Amino acid sequence: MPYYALTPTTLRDWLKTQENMTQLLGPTSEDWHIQEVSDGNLNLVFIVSGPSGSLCCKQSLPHVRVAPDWPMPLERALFESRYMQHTASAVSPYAPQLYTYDPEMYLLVMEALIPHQVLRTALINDSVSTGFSASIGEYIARATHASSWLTQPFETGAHLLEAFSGNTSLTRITVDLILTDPFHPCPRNPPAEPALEPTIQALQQDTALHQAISTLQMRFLTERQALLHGDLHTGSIMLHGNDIRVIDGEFALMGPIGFDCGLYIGNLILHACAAPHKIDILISEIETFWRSFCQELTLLFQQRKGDAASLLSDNAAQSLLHETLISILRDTCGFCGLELIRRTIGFAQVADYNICATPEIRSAARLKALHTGRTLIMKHRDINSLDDALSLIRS
Ligand code: SR1
Ligand code: MG
Repeated sequence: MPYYALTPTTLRDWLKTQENMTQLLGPTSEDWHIQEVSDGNLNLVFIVSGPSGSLCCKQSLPHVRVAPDWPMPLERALFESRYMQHTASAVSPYAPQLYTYDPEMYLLVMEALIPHQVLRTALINDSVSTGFSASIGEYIARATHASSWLTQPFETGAHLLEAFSGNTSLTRITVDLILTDPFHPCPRNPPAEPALEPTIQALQQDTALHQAISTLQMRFLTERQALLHGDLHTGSIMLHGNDIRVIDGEFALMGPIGFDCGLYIGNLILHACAAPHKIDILISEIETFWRSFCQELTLLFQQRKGDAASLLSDNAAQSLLHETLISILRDTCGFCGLELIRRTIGFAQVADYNICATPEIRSAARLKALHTGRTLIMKHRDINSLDDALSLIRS
């Protein structure tokens, strides 16, 4: 069947042809309620509820959803399905279950997360209990353990490179939107608030900054450490009480582990810039995240399955892991800095800034994010501990 972009009506017809889905929802298709809930930048998303159950359908469009004149290949749904399949057992229970993938319709059908909220929205509405970051630390540690050369036989990494190196369209988005566009005049960047113009101009003419960014560009493009989610911001996490799930793995690629960590903590810091009275809570989330990531990876590393550390004694292997964690922390800080800047002046900005009470407060929040972002990029290679990183974030 050739591809077509779904509507609630055509999705109902498609689902009727799927025996498993019909069983899950209930036998009478007229009883199903189908609602389009797309709110990300790229795809169509529908929630389908029936008398016996519910599901979520996510379909690629041939363009960026929020910018229809920006063409985008459909294959991102294929890479998201592969990411879900490759990580499912390692990251359980922190991901929704994939029920089926239709390769001709570029359509994922998965568990509907009801009544979960997107973490970014929960932060904005102040409706989240503290400590959620422990799960995200565990999530990244488990995904890392399941895919890195340090922790698995090399065949695992070789297979993952083959499965994900073709995700070039979405990697191109990351290379442009995160690693390049904000740092030069680019028509994709939205017009700047006047209060930000001098700072943006300075960032775009800052050769020392561009030098430091080159290091991060090289890390991102050449350091194939583990399978990354690739877009792990607070809009890619849904939660309800203690039930926390990571969604939207379409940007998946083999890359530096600190990229996922950096995007996550970057989005916590962006929220703190917009809501400075919450800085202590968010710093504590970053501590919780990093502690949980290190603890979980250290625990899993004791299985000693990786070819890369096979000759080392237990003590020497622990030292190698310690050095690796510091290197991941440095990358984390650098990519965090890039995320702070791109979410503040680039194409894809964040709703967190909408909570600022006045335009002046919002400009001050954005300037703080730009300042912290630049500091982290410039100093990321000198960081030796989480305390070093937190002092830079607070400065
Ligand atoms: C054109 S896509 C823009 C952004 O949305 C996605 O969620 C990624 O963050 C990407 O950078
Ligand atoms: Mg997304």
